[in-house]
Amino acid sequence: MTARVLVVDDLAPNVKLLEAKLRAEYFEVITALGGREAIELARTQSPDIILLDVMMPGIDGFETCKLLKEDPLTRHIPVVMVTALDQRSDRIAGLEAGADDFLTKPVQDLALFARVRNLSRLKQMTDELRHRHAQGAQLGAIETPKIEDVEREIGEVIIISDRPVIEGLENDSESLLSGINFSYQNDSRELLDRIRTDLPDMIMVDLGLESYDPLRLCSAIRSAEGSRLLPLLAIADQEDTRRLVKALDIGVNDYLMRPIDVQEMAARVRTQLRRKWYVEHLRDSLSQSLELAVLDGLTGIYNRRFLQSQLPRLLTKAVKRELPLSVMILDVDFFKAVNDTYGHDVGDAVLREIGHMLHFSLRGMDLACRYGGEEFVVVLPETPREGSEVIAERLRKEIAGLQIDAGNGQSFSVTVSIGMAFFDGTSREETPASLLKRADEALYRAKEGGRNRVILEAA
Ligand code: GH3
Ligand code: MG
Repeated sequence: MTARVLVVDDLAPNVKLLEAKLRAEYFEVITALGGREAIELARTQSPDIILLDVMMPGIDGFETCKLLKEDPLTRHIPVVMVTALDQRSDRIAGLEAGADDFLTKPVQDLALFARVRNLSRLKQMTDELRHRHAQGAQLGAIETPKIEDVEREIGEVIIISDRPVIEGLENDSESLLSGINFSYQNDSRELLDRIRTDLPDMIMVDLGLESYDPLRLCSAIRSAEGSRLLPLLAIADQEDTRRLVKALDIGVNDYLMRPIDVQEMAARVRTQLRRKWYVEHLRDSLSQSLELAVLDGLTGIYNRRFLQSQLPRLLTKAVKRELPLSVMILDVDFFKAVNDTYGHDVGDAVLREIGHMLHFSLRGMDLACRYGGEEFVVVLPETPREGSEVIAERLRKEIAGLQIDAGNGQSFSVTVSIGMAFFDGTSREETPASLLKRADEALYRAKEGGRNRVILEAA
């Protein structure tokens, strides 16, 4: 995975050093020599992560971070403060300014890549959701959430370790850790059992664990369905970087080095929790309202409303990039007879099966929707003419091959007629309406010509 990193430092040699390290790992790097410039770039270049030096003339790193986090355009971009070693007060100030993470100078490669990868991966995941949210907001279906609305009262964190991580952690003398419930668990099998039904908000795994292979444990947590995306934090010993590298490979999100600094632990745990809750919040409100607004109730695929909001966007993109795009309308043949013969419920089942088939048989970038009644529309972006024909023909055959349960121990099949219109990427006059109209005319000819066939409009 690659990411665009914005490196900010007033000293050019520092910028160059970080830039070189990151480029060597194939990250894309943009740079700024001061806070103002950094804010400007963050607004216009949408980096995936910002590495921000603290001490700079003009506005310093804390102030810059605060401004970034106040701006709705940039607040979702993770900020890593690059602080001088041993400056505990800097870390607190950074936390208060809203920083997501820290790196201490001199910056070590392992820490640098771990933080950058983890935070940019999280961001890209939330970007996808934020994007879908923005679509929902445009449709008037949902409101865009604010990060402040997402914080929960208590985070449940399980620590897997044979020894205490920090003395007196349970009764929490440090207010930095307030609101986080830590519990120890030293039986790994018990943990794996438990998380099948009862997920905490986060798990910390001590890589020095002796009673069980800690890497195997991390991998089991990662591969279990429920905990696939659960924040995982490793606790590592200074001398055991080899195991740590493995752990990061397996998908541990972040790590802490012994001896553990409570402030650092608080910052890292909070970062993970905050992101997790943000993602959950986006996902929940999406599934509640957005999905209802844009999905067809019967088939579960997109509805006409969603097509109407997306087709203009897809077409504009095709025009801009001079890429082809095709639109097909599929209409079930003699569907009225299906209802008349087998009943309306069986008719509904036919539509569900077709919706299901379209959903699973197309690429992620394609768009399939139920346009109304027994009509479906499929949009294929970036697909040449011949390719579109092949796909339409494949869909026709797959639908004809569906065995529909008639409810009386017998099964039957249906056919569809498909009309298709093609946009070659060059015309400036094309509109969503003109495409749909031509597809509909082609459909009419498919029906006229005997049904169960694909007609592509004349070139
Ligand atoms: P053609 O091959 O010319 O397309 O014939 P057809 O019978 O498929 O077309 P027609 O337009 O005459 O009939 C469509 C039928 O689809 C009529 C309508 O009752 C039925 N229909 C529309 N929506 C639904 C639905 O949600 N569920 C069910 N079961 N039937 C539906
Ligand atoms: Mg029909």
